Amino acid sequence: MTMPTQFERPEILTEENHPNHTDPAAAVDVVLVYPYFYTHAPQAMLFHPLGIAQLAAVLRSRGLRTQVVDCTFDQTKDVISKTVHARPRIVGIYAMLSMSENAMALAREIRQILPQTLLVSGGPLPTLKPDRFLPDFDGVFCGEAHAAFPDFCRDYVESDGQPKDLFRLGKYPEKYPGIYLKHPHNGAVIRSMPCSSDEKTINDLPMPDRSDYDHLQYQQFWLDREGFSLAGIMMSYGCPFDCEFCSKPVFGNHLRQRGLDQVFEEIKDIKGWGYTGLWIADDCFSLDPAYTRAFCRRMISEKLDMKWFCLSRVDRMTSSDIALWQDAGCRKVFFGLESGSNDVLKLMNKKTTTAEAEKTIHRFAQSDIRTAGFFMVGYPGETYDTIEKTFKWALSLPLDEISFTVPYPLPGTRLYDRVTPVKENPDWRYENENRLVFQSEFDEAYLKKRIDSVYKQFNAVKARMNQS
Ligand code: B12
Repeated sequence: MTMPTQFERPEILTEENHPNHTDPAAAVDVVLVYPYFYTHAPQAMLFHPLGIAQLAAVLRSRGLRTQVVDCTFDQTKDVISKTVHARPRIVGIYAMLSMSENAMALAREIRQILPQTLLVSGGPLPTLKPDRFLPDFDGVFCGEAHAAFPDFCRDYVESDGQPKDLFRLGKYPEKYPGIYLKHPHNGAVIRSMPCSSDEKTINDLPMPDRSDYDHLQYQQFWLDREGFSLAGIMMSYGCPFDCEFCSKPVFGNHLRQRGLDQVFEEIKDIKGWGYTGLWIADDCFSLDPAYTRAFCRRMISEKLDMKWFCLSRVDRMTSSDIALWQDAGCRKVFFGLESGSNDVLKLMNKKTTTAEAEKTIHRFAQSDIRTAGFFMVGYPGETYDTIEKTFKWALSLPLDEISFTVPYPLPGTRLYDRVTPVKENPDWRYENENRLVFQSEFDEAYLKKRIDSVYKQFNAVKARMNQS
């Protein structure tokens, strides 16, 4: 006997409760949901989601009626009501570690009300753990979904958009790189390898469509915090470094850079929405000094007057580069300094040294660019001595901000494979609360206590410096 499946649902398929069927002219083809709800946590940073903006632009360029639902400033009930009201054929929900529970809970609620709507997920965590999403979703798109997902949506909608068609489309998985579906009858996985787009494909993509976001609220958040407003932009994808703890599920190791013409067109669009600054979200902005210099020179020559923040490595930063970054509008750089012990940096495969970090941070201290250092304490294989060395070292550097976390072994990393998780599915919502989610040789209470006291010491020094 063939069991009814989540795709067929014969028991609930009636004229009355089949939203798309009763009204063939469904209002919207695709609803894209970003399942992050602003919690007002002090460490929260708000950026409108770029992946969703990218997908919305491509879907619309293919003629698909697309609505974006950004949960950031909303309540669950409003999100559900907006989604249901759109009567979509497909709902696509983004997911990453800290948002996966939200994504699944929303999917379950939407499923109840719109049983015939196709539910699809994508983003970093579904890329790594597609199986985890299949109980609540009909399918997952792994990796860079900007080509496969819109193609799939178009084919699905054109084929009348009924769940049974999913399997007709799934017969040709190679047409949709990164697709991951489970066959409803025999449970076999229908999948294809995700592909990594080349620079030409990336440059041919339409500009991310930012028209769906509540820009005033995003801007107010940053104005209150920094005095100017930041919007995210990606100029390059991928990072060739291989840090043991780093997860690069979507864009991988292969560095691809966007053409500066496209980048500047997007910066002007961002400025047009009222932003006065950029959060350059590249995995590492300083990877190719020639590219970053060309970007800075153009920022200066185009007189866009946009301030920007970025992430950088400590190596390959010269004093003249720092001066150029400052002239081009750079106001803050985040560095993954990680540890004050070279042995631990080696263990992490960080490929930098404390001496390089010291040189670069001191150089930045001569400029008007602020620096923030991220550190990790309690790394598997380090010792209480190296932890204390890291605290002492962090306090000795002329940094403007510091942040300590315990390691979070992200799925898909070599660190994840090296540790024993405490639970099979650790609760990742607490990523900023320094909870150890794996069996550690270190005492969590000790780490928390020391982190708090180092923050107090750091803040006291800063307060004294501000007074003098
Ligand atoms: C900017 C950024 C942030 C910003 C906010 C991002 C935002 N609002 O979008 C800030 C700084 C706040 C942030 C915080 C965190 N982040 Co973050 N972040 C990034 C970063 C650097 C860029 C994201 C981005 O814009 N990418 C560009 C777009 C185009 O790519 P994309 O979103 O992946 O979208 C593509 C695909 O995923 C897919 N896709 C996306 N959405 C959908 C939806 C559907 C339906 C489908 C089918 C496909 C699909 O198609 C898109 C186009 O190809 C990524 C790393 C990276 N290089 O992507 C990490 C990353 C996403 N962050 C990560 C993490 C862990 C965090 C934190 C948990 C870190 C922490 N310890 O605090 C927090 C969580 C914050 C929270 N709010 O819950 C991890 C996620 C790992 C995982 N396995 O899930 C990443 C991958 C970084 C890493 N190397 O570890 N982050």
